[in-house]
Amino acid sequence: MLKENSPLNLKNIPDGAPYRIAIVTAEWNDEITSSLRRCCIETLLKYGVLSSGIVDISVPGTFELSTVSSVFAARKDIDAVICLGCVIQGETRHFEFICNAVANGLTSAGISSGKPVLFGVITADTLAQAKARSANDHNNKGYEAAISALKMLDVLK
Ligand code: DLZ
Repeated sequence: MLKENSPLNLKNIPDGAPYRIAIVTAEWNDEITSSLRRCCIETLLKYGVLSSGIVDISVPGTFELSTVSSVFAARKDIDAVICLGCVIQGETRHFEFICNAVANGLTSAGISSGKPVLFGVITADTLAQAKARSANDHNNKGYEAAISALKMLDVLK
């Protein structure tokens, strides 16, 4: 059971039953991203998405989310794509390259498909921050992305 503490407006969350949603999860920082994925799936099911309406895909790292989300967003049988990843600041410049690339890539995938493409990517300075944003509560980015996907599907229907 998730603890109640969210910056999201949790009133009138749309029913997810009609929709088919792809979840694309980066395997890098798997301890964190598997928690995002679990929470995202639990939330979609809670709000009515059928288990047959969830398409579960893994990619090696957050950088790969852009390409895969754009391919799935273009598919007629997919209504929305939720992207989950975790980038932690290290001593290399990978952090900035990956964060900028994925933010731009997911924005492009959403604009070119006209479908919701959700940014469920943690960009953290430390592992402790990443753990806090993937905990079993309403700050979990997988939870936020699932609720936002349902709201966006309703906006764009
Ligand atoms: C290479 C890399 C690094 C340094 N850090 C992360 C990270 O913190 N989080 C993440 O999801 N992926 C990371 N990657 C891997 C890239 O996303 C990508 O998978 C590789 O550069 C191959 O394209």
